[in-house]
Parts: sequence; structure tokens; C-alpha cells
Amino acid sequence: MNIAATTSSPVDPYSVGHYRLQGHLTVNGVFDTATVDAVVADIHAWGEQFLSDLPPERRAWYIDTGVQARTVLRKLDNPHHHRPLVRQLAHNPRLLAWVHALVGPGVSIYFSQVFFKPPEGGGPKPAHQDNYYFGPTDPEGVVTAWIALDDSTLENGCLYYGDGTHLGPVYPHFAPEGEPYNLQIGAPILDKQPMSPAPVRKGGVSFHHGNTFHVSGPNHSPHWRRACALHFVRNDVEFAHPALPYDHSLKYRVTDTPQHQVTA
Ligand SMILES: O=C(O)CCC(=O)C(=O)O
Repeated sequence: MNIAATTSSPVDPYSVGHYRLQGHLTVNGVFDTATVDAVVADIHAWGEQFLSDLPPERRAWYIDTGVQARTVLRKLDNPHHHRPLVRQLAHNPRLLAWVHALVGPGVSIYFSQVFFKPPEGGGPKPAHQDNYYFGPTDPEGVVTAWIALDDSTLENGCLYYGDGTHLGPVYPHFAPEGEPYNLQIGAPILDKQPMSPAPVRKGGVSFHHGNTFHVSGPNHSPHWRRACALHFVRNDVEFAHPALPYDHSLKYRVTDTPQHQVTA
């Protein structure tokens, strides 16, 4: 059971303790509906443009092949860089209070993603650990804020987490034939790990530690399951050994490190 699912701002020690033990935390009521609706309209406008400019060799990575009836995007990268409205989400004081409580004050976004998971077939995301993708200098300094842009439910493909997996190592991942970007944890490790669902209400945020196993199933419902994942790092953290070619110049400083914490 997701015991912290009804938590709302402001930060409380019980919820931070839940994150330390389980490696994830669900906080509902961070963003209001009007803010989320504006972001949804904006990312769809961006998505239409992106799709019309998408060269054939990049289609396999961005198009959701689970949806047969129409051509629809699976994801978009780095909305924090391309869309001012998403940057505004990152500066929300309620969101930042949680991010600071989880990784410390002074944070940047290193990478971000929109996940569309469209109705009637939006595809699954295989189980993985963000820190395998990112290869950070400090695994404890990475937290993903997964912002629900719709109610995210068991039916439409909410995230599932491996409770406590952030306390273990980052495991080797493999990529299926022809999908070099689709890195995932292999069955021998995954089969031993139960995964707990983490439904979130629209405007809520599901936080996860960079080492936490997570996965999402397909969307067979008639409803969208859109989300915007902001991958926060403490300012001193770099992606030193990334598994994919991230553009390090897009690291965006959201809050400054307090002077007393800066070390030479
Ligand atoms: O939204 C999903 O299905 C996957 C999300 C994810 O992998 C992430 O936020 O790191």
C-alpha cells in the first residue's frame, strides 16, 4: 500500500521518513488544475510541431507503437529547456520544499521528460533505475519529481515501485535488439522484486530516488495518463557516467546552494 498517498504540502517528517525507507513518496495537491491544464495544452502544441518535424530515423524512439489507430507521441525530452511553462512548474515553492527536504537545498534540473501514455494502447515503460541512465557522481543527490498531468490509476498505467530498492545497488541494464535507448533491468533480478502501485491524482507528484526500481504498464483505458518528470539533482551532482548521451549544457539551476554549504 502507498501509505503516503494522501500527503499534501507542506513537508512533514513522517513523509520524508517514508521516502528514506521506501525510496518513493506520493504527494497529492501540489499543483492546481488550471496550472496543469495550461501545461497540457502547451505540451500538445509542442508535440504537434515536434511530430511534424520528426525525421524518419528518430520516429521509433518517440512514436507510441501501442496505439494503432493514429500516430501519437510516446514522449518528449527536456521540456524544462524548451517550454517556459514547464520551467515555471520547477519553481513552485511547494514542489521545491519537498525536493529540498529529499536531497538537500540548492538544486538543478539535469534532464526532464514528458510521458504521454495515450488512451487505448499507450505502451509500457520497462523497469529501470534512473541512476543507471544518469550515472551520477552521488546517487543520493538525484530525485525525480513525476508530476501527474492526469489522474494516474491502475487502469491507465500508473507507476509501480520496488519498495526499498534505493537501498541496494544500481544493477546492469540491457537494451532489446534495435532499441538502444530502452534500457531495463533483466528478469533474473526483477522476478525477485515485488512492485507496489503508486496512483497519483492530477496535480500530485510522485517522487522517487534515482536508485528506486520503477515501471509502468500499458494504458488500456479511454483516458490519457500524461506526466512530466523533472529529474532534479543537488547542484554539486553531475552525470559522470551516463548510459545515454545527455546534453550537460541543459542542466538548469533552480535554487542556489546556501553559502554555508558550499565547500571548496
Ligand atoms: O511515466 C512513466 O511511465 C515512466 C516514468 C519514468 O521512467 C521516470 O519518471 O523516471
